[in-house]
Amino acid sequence: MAERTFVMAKPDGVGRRLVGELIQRFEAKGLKLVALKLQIMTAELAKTHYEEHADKPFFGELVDFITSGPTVQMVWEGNGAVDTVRKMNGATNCLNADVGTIRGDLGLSMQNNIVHASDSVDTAKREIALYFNETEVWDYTMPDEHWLV
Ligand code: FUP
Repeated sequence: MAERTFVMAKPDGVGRRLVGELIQRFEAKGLKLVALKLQIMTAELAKTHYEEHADKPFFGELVDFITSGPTVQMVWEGNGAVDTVRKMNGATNCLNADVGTIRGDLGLSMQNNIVHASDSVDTAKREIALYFNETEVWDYTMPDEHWLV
């Protein structure tokens, strides 16, 4: 199976109407959308998602922010999907992100950085399972797949 990564439009991404822009960029790259949903995250889910940051001084603000409005969860599939999406998102702080990346083109903030994506294949498996049942992640063929391997 091709590599999969978990991607989330954060409350600022949804609130600034950038969901279509994110999807457009990942589609144009050649990635395949295999799961999608919208939800306002509970604090419990947010704390589990960001558990590696539980001891950090910004943890409380991060949980408040990520639960402050709707988020869009996605799974994208394709060759090298994990690293590809991280590169497309750009550096965590939008102010340091290269022009041409999502954060570099569309943001000015560290916390409000529009989009999240898994940082490894193992993290992707954990995050996909956190948001989606197996029946919500779809296997299907796109007609252009032979051009994208
Ligand atoms: P990333 O891997 O790019 O999602 O970034 P991290 O896992 O390092 O951080 C998760 C989120 O915490 C970032 F998207 C923004 C926020 N953050 C802060 O608000 N302040 C910090 O000093 C570091 C991260």
